[in-house]
Amino acid sequence: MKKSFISVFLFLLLAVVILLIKECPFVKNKLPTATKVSGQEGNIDQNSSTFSWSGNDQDGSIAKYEYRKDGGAWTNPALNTSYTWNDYSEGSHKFEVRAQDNEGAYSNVVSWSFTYSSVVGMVLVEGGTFTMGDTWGGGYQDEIPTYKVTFTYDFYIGKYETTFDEYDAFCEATGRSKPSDWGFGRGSRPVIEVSWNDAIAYCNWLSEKENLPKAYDSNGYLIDKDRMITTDITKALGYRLPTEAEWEYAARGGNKSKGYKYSGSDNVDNVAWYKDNSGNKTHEVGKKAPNELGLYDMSGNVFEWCSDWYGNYYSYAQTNRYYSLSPNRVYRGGSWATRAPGVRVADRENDSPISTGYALGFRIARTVPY
Ligand SMILES: [Ca+2]
Ligand SMILES: [Ca+2]
Ligand SMILES: [Ca+2]
Repeated sequence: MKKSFISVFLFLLLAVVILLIKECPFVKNKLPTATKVSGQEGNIDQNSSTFSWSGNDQDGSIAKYEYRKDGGAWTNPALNTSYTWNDYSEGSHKFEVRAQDNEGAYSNVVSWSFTYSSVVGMVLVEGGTFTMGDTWGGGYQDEIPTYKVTFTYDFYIGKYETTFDEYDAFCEATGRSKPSDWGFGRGSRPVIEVSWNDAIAYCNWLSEKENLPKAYDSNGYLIDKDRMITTDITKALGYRLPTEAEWEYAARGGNKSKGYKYSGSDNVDNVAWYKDNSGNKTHEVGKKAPNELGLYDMSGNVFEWCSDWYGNYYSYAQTNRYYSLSPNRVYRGGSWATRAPGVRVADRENDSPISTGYALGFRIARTVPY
């Protein structure tokens, strides 16, 4: 009886000792760690990116680092701590790195996410589906009913509103008179006092300069590469204004949307120059926080002309929406002169294509060819 009690006790003691040894911090292998050092993220227009990292193993050494691109196979069993990736396509990409220690254990994974656009100054917006209109409630009558819009194509959109510097260069090159700045200043402030017709003339001039087919004919109709009138936005390959649907999709952050009411935030002051904070003038582009896609001033600063006409919303789903039956063109996003409800991403305005205003400018867009 006494003997068996002692053997059970010894057995338990042995089990506790083994457990203690296994859990002992001096015996258990510590996992290595990987840390980001540098590398671009977000929207980039460089066709090559270098990522660098460091690693540490408290109780041993790093045996190798491995990386992978876009979720592919882990590769590179080596000790180098940087990599230059230069064969990525346009669109979203992910670069990941992990370390392995001398015991064969892996570290955490560090990752860089970026979206590459080959057009300098423009952000690539990947196609997708979203719900257009006042999805929050409390908006204006022309923002409902909401409906689904699908884009079967990708497009580029200006990171910033078109500036006076850019537009004045067009005026100098073509002998047009420069629009008034109302004393707010020119330079990198958004251009104002431009009609829809002026805005598309600028777009056609840019296309000509870059040997792209023009997107508009002399009457303002959208045209394809063979100069045939079209309402199929995927066929217009030159510089143009964004369609109203493209504008709202981009303002909402495209496929990276976090569902904000203003472009990039639910706090209007973070992202927009509007009536309450503008000091009653335009501001240099890009001074407020960008939205999910890296676009600036989609809410506020200046209203932005869109390519298509203003029309009622209907509840049925649409693909590559381009509205072409109305006397007025759309403009979007509110301005320095607008109160907060007017800089919501769902807000809509419209005017004749020959109208101009001290709070009305534009930004450019381009279809990515299939
Ligand atoms: Ca270790
Ligand atoms: Ca704006
Ligand atoms: Ca409105």
